[in-house]
Amino acid sequence: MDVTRTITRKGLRLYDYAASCTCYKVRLLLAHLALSYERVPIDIFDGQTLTDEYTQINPMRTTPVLETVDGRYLPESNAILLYLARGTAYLPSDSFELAEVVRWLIYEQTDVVPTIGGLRFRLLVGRLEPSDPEAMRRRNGAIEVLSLLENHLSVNEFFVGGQYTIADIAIYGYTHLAHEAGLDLEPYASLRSWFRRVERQPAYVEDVEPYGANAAPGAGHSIYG
Ligand SMILES: N[C@@H](CCC(=O)N[C@@H](CS)C(=O)NCC(=O)O)C(=O)O
Repeated sequence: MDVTRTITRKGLRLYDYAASCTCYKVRLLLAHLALSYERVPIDIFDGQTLTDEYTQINPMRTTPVLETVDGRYLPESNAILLYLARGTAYLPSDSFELAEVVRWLIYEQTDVVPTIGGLRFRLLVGRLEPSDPEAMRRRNGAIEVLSLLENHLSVNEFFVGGQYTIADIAIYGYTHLAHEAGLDLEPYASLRSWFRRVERQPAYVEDVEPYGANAAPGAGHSIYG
């Protein structure tokens, strides 16, 4: 990681782990907004979030972190989405719709990420086997999440206000790779149609990379141990 400071900041900087869909959500919005930014790769399994230097950037030691043009650091993916989307078509100005976006951003963090994202990560890198009770617990939770999303999308084109917003971007982050968590998406036709609607948005990108070998249990050094 090269975090060498420059005297005059010229643009946005994203501290980013390429295999994380939490980071990908931010890259997707940056692409839609056609914002240029410097990407600082952080290998979270190589101890790069555990350094004193990274503590100054984010004491919670997570990625992503956005460094603003005036040199402030903003962690938390959904806080970053809100910051970047304000004043754009990706965030409604109506108070109720804005609150609904926040509702889905919270649901993404409390329900989507621990079930679908957490299961996918642990299965892909060999931290869980599908038959482990912990994997089955997350899988059952993931199926509940997928059913709830399916019901919502069966009567709504997008999550809030009939238009594509950061609520869609946040939820798309891990759900579009749910099959990599061994989840069968065949029963969720509305969800799959929504994936296609997201993928037709201007400047859509999908650049999630595979986890490195150091993400396997005992192979690296991270807050996951
Ligand atoms: N709630 C946070 C979660 C961030 C998070 O847990 N990021 C993971 C990657 S998905 C990370 O950077 N972990 C740091 C580490 O393992 O050292 C957000 O949405 O930004």
